[in-house]
Amino acid sequence: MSDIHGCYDEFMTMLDKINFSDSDSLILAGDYIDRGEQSFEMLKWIENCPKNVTLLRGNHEEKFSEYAELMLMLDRDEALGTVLNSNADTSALYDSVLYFLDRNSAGYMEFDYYGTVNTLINGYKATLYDLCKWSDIFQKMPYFKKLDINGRTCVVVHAGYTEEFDKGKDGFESVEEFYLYARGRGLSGGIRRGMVIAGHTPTIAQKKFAYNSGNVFRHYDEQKDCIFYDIDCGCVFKSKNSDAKLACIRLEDEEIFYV
Ligand SMILES: [Mn+2]
Repeated sequence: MSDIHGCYDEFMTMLDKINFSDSDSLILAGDYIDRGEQSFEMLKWIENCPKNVTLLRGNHEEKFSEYAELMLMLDRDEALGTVLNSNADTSALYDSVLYFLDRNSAGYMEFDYYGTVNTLINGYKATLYDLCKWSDIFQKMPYFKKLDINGRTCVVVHAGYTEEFDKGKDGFESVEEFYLYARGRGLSGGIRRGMVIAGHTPTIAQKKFAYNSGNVFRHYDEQKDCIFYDIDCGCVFKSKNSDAKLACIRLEDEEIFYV
């Protein structure tokens, strides 16, 4: 599954629907938080994640870590003395970051773009300690998982996968950026006699390469003998788009489940 984006209820419904059990292994391809209402519930679930679940990193996790880092940096540089486990101090530090970015005309520096950090602090009483704890979990998440499925090398990744990366390929500075952000041209990646399972680009997005009316998008590259799947069916946009769904693919037989 990929791109749950705070849709905890749908995620639980899916686990139920696929009868997820100890004998299964589940890979989640990132973007657990932001946009949806239940980022906090997702974070709590991630904290107590079962052993047979592999959590991969998405661009939204990467950004979250940058925001936490920015808060830590300001606290240190301005000697604000934020008490790690104080919600009031954390809330004040959050405001200081906004003030600092504004005062230094650094508004172009992205901070808490989706308001998730604000909600966690002011709605769920999260502290700087909690934010750093979640950030640490994210920073330990691998970018991809490689496995053998019926003789095919299968890679699960947030956005795209390539083994032939040169700096500047498709406009990306690093291969990690490619893993997290490749889109459309991500099809230029892939793996010989392989399969790439990614999310990141909702298949409800018209005019985007993976548009498929909110169903899983499948593309077969004959030259590379590589199957590419985009399984982000835009679940979090459900209220605006009736095609939107949460998708889950069973890798052994490529059967797809929807919630
Ligand atoms: Mn993404």
